[in-house]
Amino acid sequence: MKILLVEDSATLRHAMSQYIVDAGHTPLVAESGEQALQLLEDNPVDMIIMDVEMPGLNGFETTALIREWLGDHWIPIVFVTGMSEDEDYRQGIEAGGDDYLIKPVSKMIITAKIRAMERIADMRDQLNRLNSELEAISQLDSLTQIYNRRTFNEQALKQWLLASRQNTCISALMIDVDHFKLYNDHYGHPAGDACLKEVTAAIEQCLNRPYDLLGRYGGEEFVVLLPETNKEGIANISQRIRRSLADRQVAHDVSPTSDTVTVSIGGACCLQTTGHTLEGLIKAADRALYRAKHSGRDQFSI
Ligand code: GH3
Ligand code: MG
Ligand code: MG
Ligand code: MG
Ligand code: MG
Repeated sequence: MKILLVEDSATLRHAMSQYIVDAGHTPLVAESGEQALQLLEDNPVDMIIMDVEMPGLNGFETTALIREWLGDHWIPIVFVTGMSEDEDYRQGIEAGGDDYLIKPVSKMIITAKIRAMERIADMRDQLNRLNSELEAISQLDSLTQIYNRRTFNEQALKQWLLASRQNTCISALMIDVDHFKLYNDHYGHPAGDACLKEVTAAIEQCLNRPYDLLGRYGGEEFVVLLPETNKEGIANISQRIRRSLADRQVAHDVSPTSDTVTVSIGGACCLQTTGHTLEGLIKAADRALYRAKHSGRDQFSI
């Protein structure tokens, strides 16, 4: 760990930095609160050991400023001070300190305290990692690993606002697997799940641009948002998606309309966003999907 030591007494500074080195860590040394704040600007540290009585900013004031500056990022701050009143202790913790040691403090105590704080910092790192993992998981649909409906809506809104600012067209597709209930009934639910993954792969293969968005909207229903894509564009992409799925030859022995799994696709295009909404665009794609279904399935409608 890199440990910032803030101490105005030269003797203590030298002794304590030696303790830090002996404990296997790297000391960064400040003679005052002001210098500590300055050092922190360009030197991220893992822990701070802080004197209280110093000319200029005292340890409590310095700590309060550091906490404010660090915001949500927690690092351990331990006071080492000659001020031994209960009220001093209370103030130190109140200012943002994690512990409060009263001088004189032995090498063994300092070493043990660093170890304890290191353990808590490790726990913080684990929690942060877990948090990022959970956040990533919560954005995706667990079966297909594409955006779930909520994340799709969030990301789609960003693209919609971008299209509004740049005054460009934006399109949406609703894709629904044909006769999927029959597929499940015939092949079983696990096969149905595998089929949905295959459909996902078929769609993904046809989306080339990094800002094209794909989400699982419902059970066997997918939604695609295509910025800067016009009617011809979505007709093309829909054609490619249907071809890409057909090429995969996923057998559907009980479908009344095809030997293999097919999708119906509804598309809608918004040439300019003024006077329109994202929800309106998606609803229009949904109405087009309904038309594709009622015109016999396995087709694109706009
Ligand atoms: P249509 O051609 O009109 O779309 O008919 P359909 O049978 O595909 O439509 P319907 O809405 O009647 O049935 C959808 C089926 O999708 C019913 C449901 O059990 C199935 N389904 C939804 N989510 C999942 C899933 O995650 N896994 C599996 N295996 N099936 C699912
Ligand atoms: Mg002092
Ligand atoms: Mg249906
Ligand atoms: Mg369906
Ligand atoms: Mg459906």
